Amino acid sequence: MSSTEIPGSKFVITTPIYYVNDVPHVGHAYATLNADAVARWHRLLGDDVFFLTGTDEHGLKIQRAAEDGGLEPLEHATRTSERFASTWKMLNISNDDFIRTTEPRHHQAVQALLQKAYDNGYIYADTYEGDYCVPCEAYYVEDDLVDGNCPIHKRPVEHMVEDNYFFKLSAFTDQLTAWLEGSDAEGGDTDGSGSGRNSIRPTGYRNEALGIVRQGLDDVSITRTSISWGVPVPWDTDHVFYVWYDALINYATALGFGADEERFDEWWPAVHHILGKDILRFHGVYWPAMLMAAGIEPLPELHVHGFLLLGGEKMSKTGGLTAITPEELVGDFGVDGFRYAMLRNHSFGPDSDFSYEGIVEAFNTDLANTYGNLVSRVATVVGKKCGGVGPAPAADASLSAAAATAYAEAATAWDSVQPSAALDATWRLLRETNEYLAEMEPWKMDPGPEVDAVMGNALEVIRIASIMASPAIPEAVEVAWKRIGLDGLVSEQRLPAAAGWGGYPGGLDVAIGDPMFPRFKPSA
Ligand code: ME8
Repeated sequence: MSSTEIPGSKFVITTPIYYVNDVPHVGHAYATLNADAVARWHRLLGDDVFFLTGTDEHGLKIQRAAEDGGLEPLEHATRTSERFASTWKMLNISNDDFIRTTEPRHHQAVQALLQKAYDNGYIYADTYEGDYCVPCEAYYVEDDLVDGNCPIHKRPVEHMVEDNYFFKLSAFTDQLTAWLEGSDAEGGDTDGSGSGRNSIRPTGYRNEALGIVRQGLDDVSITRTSISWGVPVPWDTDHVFYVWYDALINYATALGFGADEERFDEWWPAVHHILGKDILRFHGVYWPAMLMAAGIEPLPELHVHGFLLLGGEKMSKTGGLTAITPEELVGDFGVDGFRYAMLRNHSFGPDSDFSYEGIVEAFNTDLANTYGNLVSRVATVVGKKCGGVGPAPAADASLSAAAATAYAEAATAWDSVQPSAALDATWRLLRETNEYLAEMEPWKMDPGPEVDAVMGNALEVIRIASIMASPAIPEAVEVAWKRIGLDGLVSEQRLPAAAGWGGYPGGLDVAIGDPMFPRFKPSA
């Protein structure tokens, strides 16, 4: 059992902080939606949740993007950062903080953390010569290059020679190996804290990080003198920190590192990072080593997702595929429609094909025909056969076992950051309930105890499944909740108690409203 299942425990979840050299796209939305859904699930469990997202605003890439647009870097960063913030607002993202790396609190935390690593003897001065990919903001060694190009962006790297400070990454080979090896898919004790945490999930990515460490770690250059757009090195202000070493620290900044140690100590053991596989090396190798160098434990848990692919290629701003924006898709499918399809269609971990048709399919099959249809159908029959008053469920209903199984599966899936699998279990319960109604044919029954029991059971499933679906479709479930006459909000329910069979009290007015998800017909 993971520490995250103890009700009332602290739970921190983060997204990558996005570069402000371009605007938010569907790939960013995917990462952020997964983090949001997991945050919402943990709030339902009664956990004390802190959900962090933000923007990564330093580095050469941003400096150049600003120059191209004729703006000062900070002005450019502010404009784009606001676009990220407004996109997340539009998508109903429930973040508790939004960090910008240009904020004074962040500069202070970066300087405090890296000063500790310096004082501990893990940072030293030397000259660096290497090939740099600006879109990656990373150096590559010859062997990594593909035909002389960056392996990710497939474009030329830039040769750079600089006086740099170096981080003694090589000193952490054994500690990193122990941290990575100590974890297992079942939830072994990875950090010696007794909390039973995993280092990196899914396990394939843990193995990938282990492979990087086993290949041998070189020390890495962590400062630059050639640019000024960054956090100054506190012991040598001719240098700024290279953007990745400032960016990773955002996760510590937001929890009060360097400013409020008590707050930091309280939240730090509960940190979970959501990230894409493109930045696994930084999060799975460099970041834990930086923490070790600064004497900070225990280490965070990483949840790594694959790429959304369009025509087999990674969908990214540098790949020129900004044609699809979250705004357009929300225009077609609504906020909950878009949220649901993104979470349901792409299981967390592997690469996955993104398609418009896939969204139409998820919307029509699951939201319109299954959830929306169940709510309408039940309200109509309750109107005709029960005088519009929802009856209580039967204690021994066959559906109660289906609900318990679905809940157990969904809870396990949410706990291991598998929203797609959790929604799969939830929608299986909804489909079973539609089948149950088709079999029982309550619309053919005379008013009386028999039809009351059937409709009470169906209402009870709507209640339970709405709670289970709420991390994905937070607005729609509140509509369904009200229609079946329940008080309060879905978001105020507390699991696992609220998922227990028999919570629908009966005697509530059930309203027939407009279809919650009218079937989507693509315009020709
Ligand atoms: O790397 N499919 O920022 P970034 C799925 N600033 N997810 C995708 C995606 C795709 N096609 N494209 C992007 C950075 N993402 C750094 C992070 S963190 C301390 C610093 C998502 O703006 C995915 O989560 O390039 C990926 O890891 C992230 O956006 C990279 O965003």
